[in-house]
Amino acid sequence: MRVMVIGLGQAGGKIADLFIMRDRQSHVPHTFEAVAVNTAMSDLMGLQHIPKENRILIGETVVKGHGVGADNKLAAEIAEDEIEIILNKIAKLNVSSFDAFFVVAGLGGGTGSGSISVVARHLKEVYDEPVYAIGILPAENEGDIYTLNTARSLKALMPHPDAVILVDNGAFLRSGESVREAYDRINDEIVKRLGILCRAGEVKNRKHVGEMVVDASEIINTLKDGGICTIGYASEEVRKPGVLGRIFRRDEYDVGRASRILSVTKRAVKGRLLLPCDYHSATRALIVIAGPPELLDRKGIEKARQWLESAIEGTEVRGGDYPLPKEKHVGCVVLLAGLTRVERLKRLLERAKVIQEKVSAEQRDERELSHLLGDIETI
Ligand SMILES: Nc1nc2c(ncn2[C@@H]2O[C@H](COP(=O)(O)OP(=O)(O)OP(=O)(O)O)[C@@H](O)[C@H]2O)c(=O)[nH]1
Ligand SMILES: [Mg+2]
Repeated sequence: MRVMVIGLGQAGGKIADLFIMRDRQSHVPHTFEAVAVNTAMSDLMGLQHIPKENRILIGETVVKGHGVGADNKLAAEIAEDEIEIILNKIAKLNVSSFDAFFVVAGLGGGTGSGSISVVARHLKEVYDEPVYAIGILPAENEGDIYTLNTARSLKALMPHPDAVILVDNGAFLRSGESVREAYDRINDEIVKRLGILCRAGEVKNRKHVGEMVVDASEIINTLKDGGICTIGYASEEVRKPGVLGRIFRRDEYDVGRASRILSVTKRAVKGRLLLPCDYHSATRALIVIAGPPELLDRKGIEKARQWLESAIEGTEVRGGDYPLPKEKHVGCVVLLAGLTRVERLKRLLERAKVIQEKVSAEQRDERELSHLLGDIETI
């Protein structure tokens, strides 16, 4: 599936940049193209792989290229005022050759948080291609303003894209590590998982085309009316047996192909999802098994599909393979769509409500104080 990635704000821009870097290193390049949008000049200049002409500075007359400083309302206004500049740039990139859009942003900041709903809505209005939002939730220790911004951003965003793929920065923190220290690792996880998913159907060398190809329509159907979605991943190293191994240990490599696929799928689902949630509550899912072609056992994929179908509440589980001839791992990416039980999000929204009430009360207090001062005669 060919995807145009629109990276909004700093997090969105960095992730879009990484999509391009990995794409150009891949043996199936040009699956992704990217545009970065920001109110901060320095963030745009820090990108390395998105061509300069695809980097768009907005709000220059308002914030002079210095960013909106976590003011997502201002960012939404700027994006709305300057949407034509963004849409014109996208239109120049031959949209008809893409199957979908990804709009990516950190939801807790300003620029990305405020502009993601605006951009998603306009893309939906202009194009027939599906629009998928990739939203980064702040870790719980990132502070109140990030939580409130995220809740507001999500509320504005949810009605527009075909699906919202959420990532929790907090889910990837190691003990004692700051969120900033974890950024690169988190971005890697996002781009790796989505990269496998989107590249699986793009293998052009027919010799290695999978037995069960995952083309764009499989992904689009899984994400149709997708609601809240997330992605799991797991992999297992496989060593090709040497001469003796081929005689004595062939079973380990070869015969266990189906059970390896089932076990790696279970680990992908039960292990660290991009968003912690109850995977049983998914309505649809897609499994992609990547690895050396001789290990991509059709029966194994079918078993994995059946297992997931019985584990989730929905009944639509698709599955396919992604042959990678020189790969030394069998990896599994699982896309879970239409999630209904996401405790992490529930907690975030509840906390945002409390913060919002606190902020309103503080604003009321400030008004009262200035009102009282207004009644006092000065010296
Ligand atoms: N996963 C990940 N999260 C990031 C990264 N950079 C920032 N964030 C998170 O994104 C949120 C803040 O969004 P940013 O993208 O920094 O903000 P922005 O959109 O540039 O907005 P302003 O700077 O306020 O204009 C916070 O929750 C950060 O922890 C990154 O590279 N990776
Ligand atoms: Mg910024």
